[in-house]
Amino acid sequence: MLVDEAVIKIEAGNGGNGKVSFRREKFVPKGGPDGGDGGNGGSIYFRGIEDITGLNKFRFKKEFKAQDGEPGQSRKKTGANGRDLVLALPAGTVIKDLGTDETWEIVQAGEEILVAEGGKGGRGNWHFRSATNQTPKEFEYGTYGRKRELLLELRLVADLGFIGFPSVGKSSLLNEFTQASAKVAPYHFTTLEPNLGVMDGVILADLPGLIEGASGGKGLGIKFLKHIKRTKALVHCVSADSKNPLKDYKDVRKELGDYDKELLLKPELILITKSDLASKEDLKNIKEKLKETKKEVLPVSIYDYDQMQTVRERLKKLA
Ligand SMILES: Nc1nc2c(ncn2[C@@H]2O[C@H](COP(=O)(O)OP(=O)(O)OP(=O)(O)O)[C@@H](O)[C@H]2O)c(=O)[nH]1
Ligand SMILES: [Mg+2]
Repeated sequence: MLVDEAVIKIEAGNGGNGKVSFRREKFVPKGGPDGGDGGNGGSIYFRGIEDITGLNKFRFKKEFKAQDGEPGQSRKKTGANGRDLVLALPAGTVIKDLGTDETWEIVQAGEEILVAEGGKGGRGNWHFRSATNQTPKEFEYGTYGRKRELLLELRLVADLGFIGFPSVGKSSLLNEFTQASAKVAPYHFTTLEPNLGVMDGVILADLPGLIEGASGGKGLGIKFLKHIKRTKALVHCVSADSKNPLKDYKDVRKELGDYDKELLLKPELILITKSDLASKEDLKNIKEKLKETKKEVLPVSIYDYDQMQTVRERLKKLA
């Protein structure tokens, strides 16, 4: 499963308190103030990584705290700073503070951003000595580290988009090729939101079925056509048990074109899905009819290992 959203709580470390102390040495009965400052609390950073499954780890652990600064010590010694915490996020993640609405974005791997600053250490009493007060008991408390509740959202651009009529098996293919667990069912419009999966580093998007009139707002397809605008190529699925695969193909192409002519220019591979439901003879006929499209056509069935392997390799080249 690819988790593309998570809500987490982060808390930067608190600053250490300043120290109140007085020099106590042999032969110096009334030493001056020597309380040191508290250390700063650790901050929390996010660092970009390539791995697009990087949000999965937030499914179980959702609260993160950076180390507090140590309190100041005698002899003007500053307390140790708390260690910073660096959390890895996949490039393309948008971070939103649910309390303040501030947002950040991790654009690329290697990039690091500070999202929660650690508290500052308080000053020790050594800082408060003056001509009129040789024995100050004043000190400062460390300040609190920043706390935030964050929504992490991964905005992925798929390499390949699976399109076609409802129920042709798009989600089934996605599930077979990736670790995705998209809902599959023998009725139309099972898929309501695009599903994403990763196959050997290639991001696949399974889209809701398109029907005639989709570009005008029918069915569910239209809302998601914008998702395929940035894909490199389309994988157009027509079912082997269709009465008229060529018409299905053309209908879907028409909706694509009505929505945005540019979509028709993308490289496209045609898959004759559910090939197990058709005889060899039928498959030959379907292929013959689809020649008109001048596109590469491959048969596939989720029950046919060899075909799945062939298509898998072909998809990798296409991406
Ligand atoms: N025989 C056979 N059935 C399949 C194959 N692939 C999928 N199916 C079945 O076809 C039905 C529809 O599959 P889905 O994967 O949900 O189809 P879809 O294209 O995602 O459908 P929508 O989300 O509604 O657009 C399910 O009952 C699947 O079990 C296949 O290769 N062979
Ligand atoms: Mg589906």
